[in-house]
Amino acid sequence: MVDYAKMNQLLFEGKHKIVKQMIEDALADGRPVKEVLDDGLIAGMRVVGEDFKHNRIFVPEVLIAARAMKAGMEILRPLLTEREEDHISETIVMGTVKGDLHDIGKNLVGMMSEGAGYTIVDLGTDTSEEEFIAAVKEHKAAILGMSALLTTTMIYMPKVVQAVRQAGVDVKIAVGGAPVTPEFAEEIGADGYAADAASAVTLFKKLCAARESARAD
Ligand code: B1M
Repeated sequence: MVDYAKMNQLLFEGKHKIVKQMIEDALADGRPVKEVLDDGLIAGMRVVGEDFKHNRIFVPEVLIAARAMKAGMEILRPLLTEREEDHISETIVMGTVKGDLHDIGKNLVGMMSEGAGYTIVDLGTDTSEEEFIAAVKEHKAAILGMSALLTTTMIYMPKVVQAVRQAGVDVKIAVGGAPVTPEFAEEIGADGYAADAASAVTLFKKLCAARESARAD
């Protein structure tokens, strides 16, 4: 029986080796990967976020917990990126926007999209409008995916949207991240918003289909 409450606590404490071991044990026990991700890792990170918000813990503790989260995600990576469906020809360029160093959520979106058959070009964190546009052009990407975790960096998203539109690049723009809302996405002229990694994959499929049909017209 997997003790997810214990896994959450160990993640909180940054015990990355034990977290990894518990994940391996849970998978060996036949627990579904989504359950391990949601109940074991994401739930643990939620507690970290709450305590961080209320100044019960500080950046060093959050960094240690993030390291445990990433160690756990590396165990899940091969399962999340295993292609469930036939290879899709489209490419998605993904990045966390300029000034923002949060990458855990973006990485999860990337892994699940890869699992759905997309090719992911990951630009990492602190990505400028120029870097986004250059990568979209170079890889002929169908989708540009932006992530932001800070209210101070999400305001960079409209700059990227404007720059992409001005450059006349044929790409759909998707946005996400904790402070981003569907209303904000609409207001800045993005093509879509997703709240989590699973809905991001659904959104990407919808956007690719819309792009295809617009091209066929
Ligand atoms: Co920071 N941080 N952090 N942090 N951090 C938050 C975001 C914060 C909400 C914490 C809090 O106060 N409760 C707060 C922001 C407040 C605000 O702006 N309103 C905050 C702050 C203030 C800061 C610093 C400014 C702290 C400081 O230095 N004083 C600083 C900023 C550094 C910078 O970026 N310039 C900072 C630093 C850090 C660490 C480096 C220590 C670390 C990041 C490590 C890393 O990512 N490598 C960190 C962490 C870990 C967090 C929290 C605790 C957890 C974020 C996370 O990984 N969640 C976070 C608290 C929180 O979010 N409640 C917090 C797990 C992840 C799976 O979820 O990222 O939401 P999430 O991704 C989801 C969805 O949002 C969505 O799908 C993902 C998967 O389901 N999604 C997309 C994300 N991107 C998407 C893109 C899409 C679609 C969906 O389409 C393209």
